[in-house]
Amino acid sequence: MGQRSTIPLGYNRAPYSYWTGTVRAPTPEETKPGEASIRPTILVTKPLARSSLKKLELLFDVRSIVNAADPDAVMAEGAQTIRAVAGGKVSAALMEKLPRLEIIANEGVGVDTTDIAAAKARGIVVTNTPDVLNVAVAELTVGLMLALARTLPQADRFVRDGKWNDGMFPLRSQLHGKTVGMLGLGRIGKEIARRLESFGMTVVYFGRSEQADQPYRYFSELVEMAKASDWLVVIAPASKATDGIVSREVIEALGPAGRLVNVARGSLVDQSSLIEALSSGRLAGAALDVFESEPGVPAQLLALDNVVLSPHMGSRTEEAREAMGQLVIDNLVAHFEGGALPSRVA
Ligand code: 8YV
Repeated sequence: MGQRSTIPLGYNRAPYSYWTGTVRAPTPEETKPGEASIRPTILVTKPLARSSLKKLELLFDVRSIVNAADPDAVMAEGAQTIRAVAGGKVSAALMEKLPRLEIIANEGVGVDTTDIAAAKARGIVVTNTPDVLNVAVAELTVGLMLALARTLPQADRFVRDGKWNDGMFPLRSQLHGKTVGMLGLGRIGKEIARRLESFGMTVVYFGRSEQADQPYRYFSELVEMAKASDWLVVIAPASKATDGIVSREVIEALGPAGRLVNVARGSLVDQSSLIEALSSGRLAGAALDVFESEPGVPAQLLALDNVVLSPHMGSRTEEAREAMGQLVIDNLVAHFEGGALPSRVA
């Protein structure tokens, strides 16, 4: 259990050409005796980029529960052979069903949908896909902020509904000159901060600890930072420590002119306090890409005009998803070839 195979599978050797993306299976002449039969079985648990899936299918014996009519049947059939999961969302119960599981290659930087403690207890390796999605998430964040500040969804509707003939669209506010408090200044947070700086915003941040090499002011108290900020951008990992961290008190501190952006996880924000504050004018607005129980979005949020909503799409660009899929493959290949894992988290 959890034991790593170091049998050289030849993934990096022609004819696999795995690196160039022109992967093909070896012909019998190209296959060394015994090699063809050792393609590990992997289970795909989340929709992956088509190009990644194609490569996986040439490198591995792929089972998938994505859109499967009967996921349990897929699991039952592969239970004794599945050695890896590509995708994520692996509960302890799912691990139980896979006695030969060695590695979970999570597609996504956040590994909160997988039971890391259960994986560790079983000696199952967990990897993620950091960095390659930073730009995509940062661009969406800026887009959401502009959409909220200038009420772009409403402006679009205004034109479509022919209201422009009756008068001009109301004046809105700009980002320039405002202070943005970053809840989290990790890899993605820094990409967001850099972009917002170029908009003329003052960036400040709250996190576990001060980062001496960062030019921004650090707050050790989130409430204090919220008081000093016009915008609060939430981009920290979901964990026990960050659960509900954007509390009623933090929302109140942001105040009636304040705006909240969440591109991290719904669990970080006290959603009912947020809805109350938005409904009563104690918070000016919110732009939300993530929610408490996705894809469920409370009707009260849907009814509010001072929110911009998006369907957890921070990393949903062609470029990011292709790179994320590639990193999933890189981790799996490294694991089965006995090489160094590019991005191991557990
Ligand atoms: C994905 C994410 O949307 O990387 C993350 O943590 O939230 C996003 O990239 C998520 O993994 C769901 O597929």
